[in-house]
Amino acid sequence: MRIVVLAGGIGGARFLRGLKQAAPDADITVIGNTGDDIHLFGLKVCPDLDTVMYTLGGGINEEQGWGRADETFHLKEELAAYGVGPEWFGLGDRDFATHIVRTQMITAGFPLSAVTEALCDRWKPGVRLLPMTDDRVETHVAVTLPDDGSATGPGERKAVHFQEYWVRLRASVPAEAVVPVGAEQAKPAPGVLEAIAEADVILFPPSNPVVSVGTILAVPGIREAIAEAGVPVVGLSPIVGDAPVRGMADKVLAAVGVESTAAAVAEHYGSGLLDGWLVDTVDADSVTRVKAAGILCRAVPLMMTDLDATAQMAREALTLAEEVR
Ligand code: GDP
Ligand code: FO1
Ligand code: CA
Repeated sequence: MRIVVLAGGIGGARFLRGLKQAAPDADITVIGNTGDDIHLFGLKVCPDLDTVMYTLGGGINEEQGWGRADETFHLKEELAAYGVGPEWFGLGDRDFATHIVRTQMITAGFPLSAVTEALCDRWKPGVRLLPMTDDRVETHVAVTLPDDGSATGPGERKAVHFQEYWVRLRASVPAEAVVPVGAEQAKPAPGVLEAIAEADVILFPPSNPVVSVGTILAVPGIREAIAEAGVPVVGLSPIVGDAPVRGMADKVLAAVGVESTAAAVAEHYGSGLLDGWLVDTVDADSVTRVKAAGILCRAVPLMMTDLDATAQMAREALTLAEEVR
């Protein structure tokens, strides 16, 4: 069975671990979000690709969900001693090596897809990890910054990089717009459209619908290829009990006018894209609303508390896919 998964970072990576256990013989292609990518200290950092690679490859910091296990921050401290930041983004020493190798290969002319393949030669994630595009796409968030006495004037509206919004500002101000800058001109990376066309099933893990799955779908051709693939497309809700399980997805959902409920996210994807949708058992009363939108729906436990629970979620998604086929 050929499975294609559109993944962000932590939610996508943890789900993939369960999917690998549930379908050990499946051929899994992951289309990873690169809209979170950021250039720091002259290096290209790809948080969501790395989160998937480290999680499936056994190198992730399990508690944090991002970055490396057994990490130290000497390099960051030395840079800070020179007054070189940003201080708000925690790049560790082990993690830095990944960004150095990636940047070196990109500077030598390799596309991000080839670089990702090379990095995965070390981590052996057990899936084929493809960036959504080899082109530069960076999600920016329009905000109105509060007057904090800095050079930034009161009430100044500006666009900040997604990482600045998420990590520095902790989504503490409303996201007025979320823009995947460069997406319109981006082309799907080699293998992306082919994998979608050859898939037996396409899954949306419980990833952020706006800045993870939404950004991947913003690359021209990807949404169309999924809609035209003619295979079941099944998603799992990242919203449980009207709130994100983790993170601040509600802030970016508000920016696109979508309420933070499992049903609203399903409607946002729409029956043109989604055939099936899993909501958590606490949201069982929303099944009727999702079905009314033309999407097959079932309520099952959706908390990725451990590997077995996550594998069971993956099995439920594959079972729902069989039913819509
Ligand atoms: P990010 O790039 O690290 O933010 O990760 P993703 O976009 O892949 O996933 C983020 C989403 O995962 C968040 O909106 C969370 O609500 C969701 N999430 C995290 N853990 C769980 C879980 O155990 N169950 C469900 N249903 N969603 C989860
Ligand atoms: N998330 C944080 O909340 N704080 C950090 O300092 C931070 C550093 C970081 C470094 C490398 C990396 O791959 C990911 C990192 N993340 C950090 C996570 C990540 O940037 C975001 O949580 C996701 O992109 C949100 O979707
Ligand atoms: Ca992300």
